[in-house]
Order: sequence, then structure tokens, then C-alpha cells
Amino acid sequence: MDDVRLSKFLSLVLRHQPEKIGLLLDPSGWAEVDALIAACQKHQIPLTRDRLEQIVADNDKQRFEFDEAGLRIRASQGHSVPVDLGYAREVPPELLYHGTAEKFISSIRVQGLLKGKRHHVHLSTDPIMAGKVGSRRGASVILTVQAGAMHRAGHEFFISTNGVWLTERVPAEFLLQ
Ligand code: HQG
Repeated sequence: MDDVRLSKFLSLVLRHQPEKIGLLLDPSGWAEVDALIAACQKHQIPLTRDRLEQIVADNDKQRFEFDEAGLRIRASQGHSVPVDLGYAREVPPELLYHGTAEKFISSIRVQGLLKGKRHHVHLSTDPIMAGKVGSRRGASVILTVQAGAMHRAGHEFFISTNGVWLTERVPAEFLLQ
């Protein structure tokens, strides 16, 4: 299994389906590293501590983090399982970006951005990164979110360890284009 496939598998079990390999996440989303390695090996996934450290370090979006002692690991954002990552509220930059598929635009214009199965709507400081997120689903559109105005109107923002801005929803009136 190459690193990309293994990384995608780790996203699956650390964000969405830990039960797939009998793994337990704690309320903050952490899994014991030893338990993760043992569970993977039991399911014919060739994970070792060295390989895990290399995948975490090399990951293009720094999706995973170890705790300070290096004993636990979690995904930094993107979960659909009920965990509370404990991020503190932060003041966002004036503008943030969200890449989406063209086919969703008419619905987004009416409903705003909704979080769907995830815990938050995901926003980026970088329009190019947002474009890449949107293009996962074909022709993409980059939406500009008036995050500063949202914050002043009382909406809460959080930033994940790997720099993704998170908010509960983006009402349509805060979308610029
Ligand atoms: C769209 C990746 C219709 C929304 C990325 C998106 C991200 C609506 C899709 C992370 C809508 C949900 C998350 C509405 C939102 N009507 N469609 N009202 N509101 N949508 O995957 O932001 O590589 O849950 O635009 O980097 O695409 O996995 O969210 O297209 O940070 O680490 O509904 O996933 O990270 O899709 O991606 P998702 P997303 P990783």
C-alpha cells in the first residue's frame, strides 16, 4: 500500500469510521498510537510506528497530529464522528475562501454554506487552496466569505492545528461572489 492510500485510510478511520478496524477515539478525537498500529496490522494494513511518523510528517495538508508525548494521534479536522477537538474561538481574517463545485452554486446562493456531515464548514485563507478543494468534484468555483463581518455579527470561528478555518455555517448574505 503506497503512502497516499495509507494516508487516506488513516483519514477514514481517524475521521469517519474508527469501528472499521475496531479502533476507539476518545472524546477529543485521539486514538492510542499502539492501538492504531495493532488494529491496522490485524486488518492486513501494513502500518508501523516509523511509517506512521513519516506519513504524518510528509502529509501535504498536515492532516494528522501526535500529542506531546507522541502516544496518541488524531486528525486535526474533517471528522464526521462526534468528537470535540477543543479549539478556542479565534478572530478570523476579513476574507476567507471556500472552493465548491459549480453544480452546488444555485443551492448555496439560497441556503448559504452548510456543514453537511462534517462538524463545520471549512474555509481557507488561500483562494488557490480553496480552488483545489472545490476541484475534487469537477468544475469548481471559489467563493469569498466575509468572515470579518460574520464575526462582528456574532458567528464563531475556530482554526484547526493545520490551519483550516472552521465555522458552523455561512449565511448567503456573507458570500461575496
Ligand atoms: C457543499 C478536504 C449544496 C460544499 C478539504 C462542499 C476540506 C453545499 C460539499 C475538507 C451547500 C461538502 C472539507 C449547500 C455546502 N448546497 N452544496 N447549501 N453548502 N455545500 O467534503 O469543504 O483533503 O464535506 O461546498 O481540504 O469540500 O479531506 O466539504 O463542496 O478542508 O483533508 O457541500 O476536506 O480536506 O463537502 O471539504 P465536504 P469540503 P481533506
